[in-house]
Amino acid sequence: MMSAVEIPAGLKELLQEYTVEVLRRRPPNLVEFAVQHFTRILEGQKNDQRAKRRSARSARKGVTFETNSTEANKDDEAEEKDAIKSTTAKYNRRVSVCAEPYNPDEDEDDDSEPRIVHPKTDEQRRRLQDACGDILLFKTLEQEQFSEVLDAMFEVFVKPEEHIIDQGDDGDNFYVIEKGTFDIFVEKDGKRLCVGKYDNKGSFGELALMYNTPRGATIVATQEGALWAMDRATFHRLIVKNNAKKRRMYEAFIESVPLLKSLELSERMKIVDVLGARAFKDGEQIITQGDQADCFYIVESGQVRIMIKSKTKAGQQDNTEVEVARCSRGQYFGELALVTNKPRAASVYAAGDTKLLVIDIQAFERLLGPCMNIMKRNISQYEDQLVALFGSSDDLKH
Ligand code: 1OR
Ligand code: 1OR
Repeated sequence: MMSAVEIPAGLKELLQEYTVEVLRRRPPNLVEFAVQHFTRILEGQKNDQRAKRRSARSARKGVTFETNSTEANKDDEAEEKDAIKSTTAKYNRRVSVCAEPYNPDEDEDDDSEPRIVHPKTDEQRRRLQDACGDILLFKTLEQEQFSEVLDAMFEVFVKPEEHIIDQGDDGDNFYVIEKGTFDIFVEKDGKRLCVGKYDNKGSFGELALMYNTPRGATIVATQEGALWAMDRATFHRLIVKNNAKKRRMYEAFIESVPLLKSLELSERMKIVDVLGARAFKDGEQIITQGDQADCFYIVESGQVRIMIKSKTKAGQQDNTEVEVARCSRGQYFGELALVTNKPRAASVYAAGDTKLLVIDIQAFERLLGPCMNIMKRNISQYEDQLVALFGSSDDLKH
Protein backbone atom coordinates (compact mmCIF):
# COMPACT_ATOMS: atom_id res chain seq x y z
CA MET A 1 0.00 0.00 0.00
CA MET A 2 1.29 3.43 -0.89
CA SER A 3 1.70 5.84 2.01
CA ALA A 4 0.32 9.35 1.46
CA VAL A 5 3.16 11.79 0.64
CA GLU A 6 2.96 14.94 2.66
CA ILE A 7 3.68 18.07 0.64
CA PRO A 8 5.74 20.50 2.75
CA ALA A 9 4.04 23.79 3.51
CA GLY A 10 5.08 26.53 1.11
CA LEU A 11 6.48 24.24 -1.61
CA LYS A 12 3.68 24.92 -4.08
CA GLU A 13 3.97 28.71 -3.59
CA LEU A 14 7.76 28.57 -3.97
CA LEU A 15 7.58 26.72 -7.28
CA GLN A 16 4.74 28.87 -8.56
CA GLU A 17 6.66 32.06 -7.79
CA TYR A 18 9.75 30.70 -9.50
CA THR A 19 7.69 29.86 -12.61
CA VAL A 20 6.11 33.32 -12.67
CA GLU A 21 9.54 34.98 -12.40
CA VAL A 22 10.90 32.79 -15.22
CA LEU A 23 8.02 33.80 -17.48
CA ARG A 24 8.39 37.46 -16.51
CA ARG A 25 12.16 37.79 -16.85
CA ARG A 26 12.87 35.12 -19.46
CA PRO A 27 16.37 34.24 -18.21
CA PRO A 28 18.71 32.48 -20.65
CA ASN A 29 19.83 29.90 -18.09
CA LEU A 30 17.07 28.41 -15.90
CA VAL A 31 19.39 26.70 -13.43
CA GLU A 32 21.53 29.80 -12.89
CA PHE A 33 18.36 31.86 -12.51
CA ALA A 34 17.02 29.33 -9.97
CA VAL A 35 20.19 29.70 -7.88
CA GLN A 36 19.88 33.49 -7.95
CA HIS A 37 16.16 33.42 -7.29
CA PHE A 38 16.27 31.11 -4.28
CA THR A 39 19.37 32.87 -2.89
CA ARG A 40 17.33 36.07 -2.87
CA ILE A 41 14.52 34.38 -0.95
CA LEU A 42 16.97 32.98 1.57
CA GLU A 43 18.59 36.40 2.00
CA GLY A 44 15.15 37.93 2.49
CA GLN A 45 14.34 35.40 5.20
CA LYS A 46 17.64 36.04 6.95
CA ASN A 47 17.08 39.79 6.84
CA ASP A 48 13.63 39.30 8.28
CA GLN A 49 15.04 37.28 11.14
CA ARG A 50 17.77 39.82 11.78
CA ALA A 51 15.27 42.69 11.79
CA LYS A 52 13.05 40.77 14.22
CA ARG A 53 15.99 40.00 16.48
CA ARG A 54 17.05 43.62 16.41
CA SER A 55 13.61 44.91 17.30
CA ALA A 56 13.25 42.21 20.00
CA ARG A 57 16.61 43.31 21.40
CA SER A 58 15.63 46.98 21.45
CA ALA A 59 12.28 46.09 23.02
CA ARG A 60 14.16 44.17 25.71
CA LYS A 61 16.44 47.16 26.23
CA GLY A 62 13.35 49.35 26.64
CA VAL A 63 11.87 47.36 29.54
CA THR A 64 14.30 46.99 32.39
CA PHE A 65 14.57 43.29 33.03
CA GLU A 66 17.50 41.06 32.26
CA THR A 67 17.33 38.03 30.11
CA ASN A 68 20.06 35.44 29.87
CA SER A 69 21.59 34.44 26.58
CA THR A 70 19.98 30.99 26.49
CA GLU A 71 16.54 32.55 26.58
CA ALA A 72 17.55 34.96 23.86
CA ASN A 73 18.76 32.10 21.70
CA LYS A 74 15.52 30.23 22.20
CA ASP A 75 13.64 33.32 21.05
CA ASP A 76 15.82 33.56 17.99
CA GLU A 77 15.32 29.91 17.11
CA ALA A 78 11.56 30.20 17.39
CA GLU A 79 11.62 33.32 15.22
CA GLU A 80 13.78 31.55 12.67
CA LYS A 81 11.28 28.68 12.42
CA ASP A 82 8.42 31.18 12.01
CA ALA A 83 10.26 32.96 9.26
CA ILE A 84 10.98 29.74 7.39
CA LYS A 85 7.33 28.68 7.61
CA SER A 86 6.15 31.96 6.20
CA THR A 87 7.62 31.78 2.73
CA THR A 88 5.68 34.63 1.29
CA ALA A 89 4.54 35.38 -2.20
CA LYS A 90 6.26 38.76 -2.19
CA TYR A 91 9.67 37.46 -1.19
CA ASN A 92 11.68 39.30 -3.76
CA ARG A 93 9.73 42.46 -3.43
CA ARG A 94 10.41 44.22 -0.15
CA VAL A 95 10.78 41.72 2.65
CA SER A 96 10.34 43.77 5.77
CA VAL A 97 9.24 47.34 6.23
CA CYS A 98 11.00 49.44 8.86
CA ALA A 99 9.22 52.60 9.94
CA GLU A 100 12.28 54.60 10.89
CA PRO A 101 14.97 55.74 8.44
CA TYR A 102 17.95 53.46 8.20
CA ASN A 103 20.93 54.61 10.23
CA PRO A 104 24.02 52.70 9.14
CA ASP A 105 26.01 53.75 12.21
CA GLU A 106 23.59 51.85 14.43
CA ASP A 107 23.63 48.67 12.41
CA GLU A 108 25.79 46.20 14.31
CA ASP A 109 24.96 43.11 12.27
CA ASP A 110 25.75 44.44 8.83
CA ASP A 111 29.41 43.46 8.65
CA SER A 112 28.65 39.85 9.43
CA GLU A 113 26.15 39.60 6.59
CA PRO A 114 27.08 37.08 3.95
CA ARG A 115 28.39 38.40 0.65
CA ILE A 116 26.02 37.62 -2.17
CA VAL A 117 27.75 36.42 -5.30
CA HIS A 118 25.84 35.85 -8.51
CA PRO A 119 28.23 33.92 -10.76
CA LYS A 120 28.86 35.56 -14.15
CA THR A 121 30.54 34.65 -17.39
CA ASP A 122 33.50 36.80 -18.54
CA GLU A 123 31.25 38.34 -21.16
CA GLN A 124 28.55 39.20 -18.59
CA ARG A 125 31.12 40.72 -16.25
CA ARG A 126 32.51 42.87 -19.06
CA ARG A 127 29.04 44.18 -19.94
CA LEU A 128 28.30 44.78 -16.26
CA GLN A 129 31.54 46.71 -15.76
CA ASP A 130 30.77 48.90 -18.79
CA ALA A 131 27.27 49.64 -17.49
CA CYS A 132 28.55 50.49 -13.99
CA GLY A 133 31.54 52.62 -15.05
CA ASP A 134 29.65 55.92 -14.90
CA ILE A 135 27.19 55.22 -12.09
CA LEU A 136 27.53 58.12 -9.66
CA LEU A 137 26.53 56.12 -6.58
CA PHE A 138 29.51 53.82 -7.18
CA LYS A 139 32.00 56.64 -7.74
CA THR A 140 32.94 57.09 -4.09
CA LEU A 141 33.31 53.37 -3.29
CA GLU A 142 36.64 51.76 -2.48
CA GLN A 143 37.84 49.19 -5.04
CA GLU A 144 36.96 46.31 -2.70
CA GLN A 145 33.39 47.55 -2.19
CA PHE A 146 32.98 48.14 -5.92
CA SER A 147 33.99 44.59 -6.70
CA GLU A 148 31.45 43.36 -4.10
CA VAL A 149 28.84 45.43 -5.90
CA LEU A 150 29.73 43.76 -9.21
CA ASP A 151 29.58 40.30 -7.61
CA ALA A 152 26.15 40.95 -6.12
CA MET A 153 24.45 42.23 -9.27
CA PHE A 154 22.20 40.02 -11.36
CA GLU A 155 20.89 40.45 -14.89
CA VAL A 156 17.25 41.29 -15.60
CA PHE A 157 15.81 41.36 -19.13
CA VAL A 158 12.81 43.58 -19.78
CA LYS A 159 10.15 43.84 -22.46
CA PRO A 160 8.49 46.96 -23.89
CA GLU A 161 5.71 48.28 -21.59
CA GLU A 162 7.07 46.33 -18.62
CA HIS A 163 6.82 48.15 -15.28
CA ILE A 164 10.16 47.76 -13.54
CA ILE A 165 9.02 49.85 -10.57
CA ASP A 166 5.55 51.01 -9.55
CA GLN A 167 5.12 54.18 -7.53
CA GLY A 168 3.92 53.39 -4.00
CA ASP A 169 5.39 49.87 -3.87
CA ASP A 170 7.99 48.78 -1.33
CA GLY A 171 11.55 48.84 -2.67
CA ASP A 172 13.20 45.56 -3.61
CA ASN A 173 16.15 46.28 -5.90
CA PHE A 174 18.36 49.06 -7.21
CA TYR A 175 18.82 49.00 -11.00
CA VAL A 176 21.64 49.99 -13.36
CA ILE A 177 20.74 50.33 -17.04
CA GLU A 178 22.81 48.33 -19.50
CA LYS A 179 20.59 49.05 -22.47
CA GLY A 180 17.10 50.23 -23.28
CA THR A 181 14.95 53.31 -22.80
CA PHE A 182 12.67 53.89 -19.84
CA ASP A 183 9.99 56.48 -19.05
CA ILE A 184 9.67 58.00 -15.57
CA PHE A 185 6.08 58.64 -14.47
CA VAL A 186 4.99 60.44 -11.35
CA GLU A 187 1.38 60.39 -10.18
CA LYS A 188 0.15 63.46 -8.37
CA ASP A 189 -3.45 64.41 -7.57
CA GLY A 190 -4.68 61.46 -9.64
CA LYS A 191 -2.76 62.56 -12.75
CA ARG A 192 0.10 60.53 -14.20
CA LEU A 193 2.84 62.66 -15.75
CA CYS A 194 5.93 61.60 -17.69
CA VAL A 195 8.64 63.62 -15.91
CA GLY A 196 11.72 62.26 -17.63
CA LYS A 197 13.44 59.43 -19.45
CA TYR A 198 16.49 57.21 -19.18
CA ASP A 199 18.24 56.61 -22.49
CA ASN A 200 20.58 53.62 -22.44
CA LYS A 201 22.41 54.77 -19.32
CA GLY A 202 21.99 55.70 -15.69
CA SER A 203 20.39 54.02 -12.72
CA PHE A 204 17.19 54.17 -10.69
CA GLY A 205 15.45 52.75 -7.65
CA GLU A 206 17.87 54.04 -5.01
CA LEU A 207 15.49 56.32 -3.09
CA ALA A 208 13.12 53.76 -1.55
CA LEU A 209 16.15 51.74 -0.41
CA MET A 210 18.05 54.72 1.00
CA TYR A 211 15.20 56.29 2.91
CA ASN A 212 12.83 53.39 3.61
CA THR A 213 10.07 55.10 1.67
CA PRO A 214 7.63 53.74 -0.91
CA ARG A 215 8.77 53.98 -4.53
CA GLY A 216 8.60 57.62 -5.62
CA ALA A 217 8.00 57.07 -9.34
CA THR A 218 6.92 54.45 -11.87
CA ILE A 219 9.58 53.26 -14.32
CA VAL A 220 8.35 51.68 -17.56
CA ALA A 221 10.50 50.11 -20.31
CA THR A 222 9.75 51.61 -23.73
CA GLN A 223 11.72 48.95 -25.64
CA GLU A 224 13.47 45.65 -24.95
CA GLY A 225 16.26 46.24 -22.50
CA ALA A 226 18.71 44.80 -20.04
CA LEU A 227 19.26 45.90 -16.46
CA TRP A 228 21.59 44.90 -13.67
CA ALA A 229 19.89 44.68 -10.27
CA MET A 230 21.23 44.77 -6.72
CA ASP A 231 19.14 43.42 -3.85
CA ARG A 232 18.08 45.64 -0.98
CA ALA A 233 20.33 44.02 1.63
CA THR A 234 23.49 44.45 -0.45
CA PHE A 235 22.50 48.03 -1.30
CA HIS A 236 22.25 48.76 2.44
CA ARG A 237 25.47 47.03 3.29
CA LEU A 238 27.56 48.74 0.59
CA ILE A 239 25.90 51.92 -0.65
CA VAL A 240 23.95 53.20 2.37
CA LYS A 241 26.93 52.53 4.64
CA ASN A 242 29.17 54.41 2.23
CA ASN A 243 26.70 57.30 2.33
CA ALA A 244 27.38 57.81 6.02
CA LYS A 245 31.05 58.23 5.11
CA LYS A 246 30.13 60.53 2.20
CA ARG A 247 28.12 62.77 4.51
CA ARG A 248 31.10 63.11 6.82
CA MET A 249 33.41 63.85 3.87
CA TYR A 250 31.29 66.40 2.02
CA GLU A 251 28.99 67.95 4.63
CA ALA A 252 31.25 70.93 5.41
CA PHE A 253 32.02 71.60 1.76
CA ILE A 254 28.39 71.37 0.62
CA GLU A 255 27.45 73.77 3.45
CA SER A 256 29.86 76.28 1.95
CA VAL A 257 28.53 76.22 -1.64
CA PRO A 258 26.77 79.59 -2.16
CA LEU A 259 24.20 78.16 -4.63
CA LEU A 260 22.91 75.66 -2.04
CA LYS A 261 22.59 78.13 0.86
CA SER A 262 18.83 78.47 0.43
CA LEU A 263 18.26 74.72 0.90
CA GLU A 264 17.40 73.06 4.21
CA LEU A 265 20.21 71.03 5.78
CA SER A 266 18.28 67.80 5.10
CA GLU A 267 17.93 68.77 1.43
CA ARG A 268 21.66 69.41 1.17
CA MET A 269 22.34 66.00 2.73
CA LYS A 270 20.09 64.36 0.14
CA ILE A 271 22.31 65.90 -2.51
CA VAL A 272 25.36 64.41 -0.79
CA ASP A 273 23.66 60.98 -0.75
CA VAL A 274 23.32 60.84 -4.54
CA LEU A 275 26.36 62.76 -5.75
CA GLY A 276 29.43 61.20 -7.30
CA ALA A 277 33.03 62.48 -7.18
CA ARG A 278 35.22 62.61 -10.29
CA ALA A 279 38.83 63.69 -10.75
CA PHE A 280 40.16 65.25 -13.97
CA LYS A 281 43.75 65.82 -15.04
CA ASP A 282 45.04 69.15 -16.31
CA GLY A 283 43.59 69.86 -19.77
CA GLU A 284 41.09 66.96 -19.71
CA GLN A 285 37.74 67.73 -21.32
CA ILE A 286 34.73 67.57 -18.99
CA ILE A 287 31.95 68.89 -21.25
CA THR A 288 31.80 69.20 -25.05
CA GLN A 289 29.85 72.07 -26.60
CA GLY A 290 26.88 70.72 -28.60
CA ASP A 291 26.57 67.41 -26.65
CA GLN A 292 23.40 66.22 -24.94
CA ALA A 293 23.50 66.95 -21.22
CA ASP A 294 22.91 64.54 -18.38
CA CYS A 295 24.67 66.02 -15.36
CA PHE A 296 25.54 69.05 -13.30
CA TYR A 297 28.89 69.83 -11.65
CA ILE A 298 30.25 71.60 -8.57
CA VAL A 299 33.99 72.30 -8.31
CA GLU A 300 35.42 70.74 -5.16
CA SER A 301 39.06 71.63 -5.85
CA GLY A 302 41.09 73.04 -8.73
CA GLN A 303 39.64 75.09 -11.59
CA VAL A 304 37.83 74.65 -14.88
CA ARG A 305 37.95 76.77 -18.03
CA ILE A 306 34.71 77.48 -19.91
CA MET A 307 35.40 77.77 -23.66
CA ILE A 308 33.04 78.81 -26.43
CA LYS A 309 33.54 78.32 -30.16
CA SER A 310 33.93 81.76 -31.61
CA LYS A 311 31.83 83.07 -34.48
CA THR A 312 32.88 84.79 -37.69
CA LYS A 313 31.43 88.19 -38.59
CA ALA A 314 28.84 86.39 -40.77
CA GLY A 315 27.65 84.60 -37.61
CA GLN A 316 29.15 81.23 -38.61
CA GLN A 317 30.87 79.14 -36.01
CA ASP A 318 34.55 78.44 -36.55
CA ASN A 319 36.44 75.95 -34.48
CA THR A 320 38.61 78.31 -32.46
CA GLU A 321 37.59 78.30 -28.81
CA VAL A 322 37.67 81.40 -26.61
CA GLU A 323 37.84 81.24 -22.83
CA VAL A 324 34.79 83.03 -21.42
CA ALA A 325 34.95 82.13 -17.74
CA ARG A 326 36.60 80.05 -15.03
CA CYS A 327 35.00 78.25 -12.10
CA SER A 328 36.80 77.33 -8.91
CA ARG A 329 36.01 75.74 -5.51
CA GLY A 330 32.36 76.08 -4.56
CA GLN A 331 31.21 77.23 -8.02
CA TYR A 332 28.98 75.25 -10.35
CA PHE A 333 28.58 74.69 -14.10
CA GLY A 334 26.63 72.50 -16.52
CA GLU A 335 23.24 73.80 -15.34
CA LEU A 336 22.40 75.72 -18.52
CA ALA A 337 21.66 72.75 -20.80
CA LEU A 338 19.63 71.08 -18.02
CA VAL A 339 17.55 74.20 -17.39
CA THR A 340 17.01 75.11 -21.07
CA ASN A 341 16.78 71.53 -22.36
CA LYS A 342 19.27 72.37 -25.08
CA PRO A 343 22.73 71.01 -26.02
CA ARG A 344 25.76 72.14 -24.01
CA ALA A 345 26.46 75.83 -24.74
CA ALA A 346 30.19 75.66 -24.03
CA SER A 347 33.05 73.20 -23.63
CA VAL A 348 34.66 72.81 -20.23
CA TYR A 349 38.27 71.71 -19.48
CA ALA A 350 40.19 71.08 -16.28
CA ALA A 351 42.78 73.79 -15.57
CA GLY A 352 45.23 71.84 -13.43
CA ASP A 353 44.16 68.71 -11.56
CA THR A 354 40.55 69.18 -10.60
CA LYS A 355 38.01 67.37 -8.42
CA LEU A 356 34.31 67.73 -9.21
CA LEU A 357 31.11 66.64 -7.55
CA VAL A 358 28.60 65.36 -10.08
CA ILE A 359 24.78 65.20 -9.84
CA ASP A 360 22.63 63.51 -12.48
CA ILE A 361 19.79 65.28 -14.27
CA GLN A 362 17.01 63.48 -12.35
CA ALA A 363 18.52 64.40 -8.98
CA PHE A 364 19.15 67.95 -10.27
CA GLU A 365 15.45 68.32 -11.14
CA ARG A 366 14.28 66.62 -7.97
CA LEU A 367 16.54 68.44 -5.49
CA LEU A 368 17.67 71.76 -6.96
CA GLY A 369 14.26 73.28 -7.74
CA PRO A 370 14.61 75.77 -4.83
CA CYS A 371 17.89 77.08 -6.34
CA MET A 372 16.40 77.59 -9.78
CA ASN A 373 15.91 81.35 -9.41
CA ILE A 374 19.56 81.93 -8.59
CA MET A 375 20.63 79.83 -11.57
CA LYS A 376 18.23 81.64 -13.91
CA ARG A 377 19.53 85.01 -12.73
CA ASN A 378 23.10 83.93 -13.55
CA ILE A 379 22.02 82.55 -16.92
CA SER A 380 20.70 85.97 -17.91
CA GLN A 381 24.19 87.30 -17.18
CA TYR A 382 25.67 84.75 -19.64
CA GLU A 383 23.26 86.13 -22.22
CA ASP A 384 24.45 89.69 -21.64
CA GLN A 385 28.08 88.59 -21.99
CA LEU A 386 27.33 86.65 -25.15
CA VAL A 387 25.68 89.65 -26.74
CA ALA A 388 28.71 91.76 -25.79
CA LEU A 389 31.06 89.18 -27.34
CA PHE A 390 29.23 87.94 -30.44
CA GLY A 391 26.30 90.31 -30.88
CA SER A 392 23.64 87.59 -30.33
CA SER A 393 22.50 85.32 -27.51
CA ASP A 394 20.49 82.87 -29.65
CA ASP A 395 22.60 79.90 -28.56
CA LEU A 396 21.55 80.30 -24.94
CA LYS A 397 17.85 81.08 -25.47
CA HIS A 398 15.32 78.69 -23.99
P1 1OR B 1 12.65 54.94 -5.98
O1 1OR B 1 13.24 53.85 -5.20
O2 1OR B 1 11.76 55.91 -5.31
C1 1OR B 1 11.51 55.11 -8.30
O3 1OR B 1 11.82 54.29 -7.20
C2 1OR B 1 12.77 55.71 -8.83
O4 1OR B 1 12.62 56.62 -9.89
C3 1OR B 1 13.43 56.57 -7.76
O5 1OR B 1 13.85 55.73 -6.72
C4 1OR B 1 14.48 57.29 -8.57
O6 1OR B 1 15.61 56.49 -8.75
C5 1OR B 1 13.79 57.44 -9.92
N1 1OR B 1 11.14 61.64 -8.31
C6 1OR B 1 11.33 60.45 -7.70
N2 1OR B 1 12.02 59.43 -8.23
C7 1OR B 1 12.58 59.63 -9.43
C8 1OR B 1 12.42 60.83 -10.12
C9 1OR B 1 11.66 61.87 -9.52
N3 1OR B 1 13.10 60.71 -11.28
C10 1OR B 1 13.65 59.50 -11.31
N4 1OR B 1 13.35 58.82 -10.20
N5 1OR B 1 11.41 63.10 -10.12
C11 1OR B 1 11.68 63.35 -11.53
C12 1OR B 1 12.94 64.10 -11.78
C13 1OR B 1 13.27 64.10 -13.26
C14 1OR B 1 10.76 64.18 -9.39
C15 1OR B 1 9.32 64.26 -9.80
C16 1OR B 1 8.54 65.26 -9.04
P1 1OR C 1 25.98 73.95 -20.11
O1 1OR C 1 25.13 72.86 -19.60
O2 1OR C 1 25.55 74.66 -21.34
C1 1OR C 1 28.52 74.39 -20.41
O3 1OR C 1 27.47 73.43 -20.32
C2 1OR C 1 28.49 75.27 -19.18
O4 1OR C 1 29.40 76.34 -19.13
C3 1OR C 1 27.15 75.98 -19.11
O5 1OR C 1 26.12 75.02 -18.92
C4 1OR C 1 27.39 76.94 -17.99
O6 1OR C 1 27.26 76.32 -16.75
C5 1OR C 1 28.88 77.26 -18.14
N1 1OR C 1 27.99 81.00 -21.61
C6 1OR C 1 27.58 79.73 -21.61
N2 1OR C 1 27.90 78.83 -20.65
C7 1OR C 1 28.65 79.28 -19.65
C8 1OR C 1 29.10 80.60 -19.60
C9 1OR C 1 28.76 81.49 -20.64
N3 1OR C 1 29.81 80.72 -18.49
C10 1OR C 1 29.81 79.53 -17.86
N4 1OR C 1 29.09 78.65 -18.56
N5 1OR C 1 29.16 82.82 -20.68
C11 1OR C 1 30.14 83.36 -19.75
C12 1OR C 1 29.55 84.36 -18.84
C13 1OR C 1 30.52 84.84 -17.79
C14 1OR C 1 28.73 83.69 -21.76
C15 1OR C 1 29.65 83.51 -22.90
C16 1OR C 1 29.88 84.67 -23.72
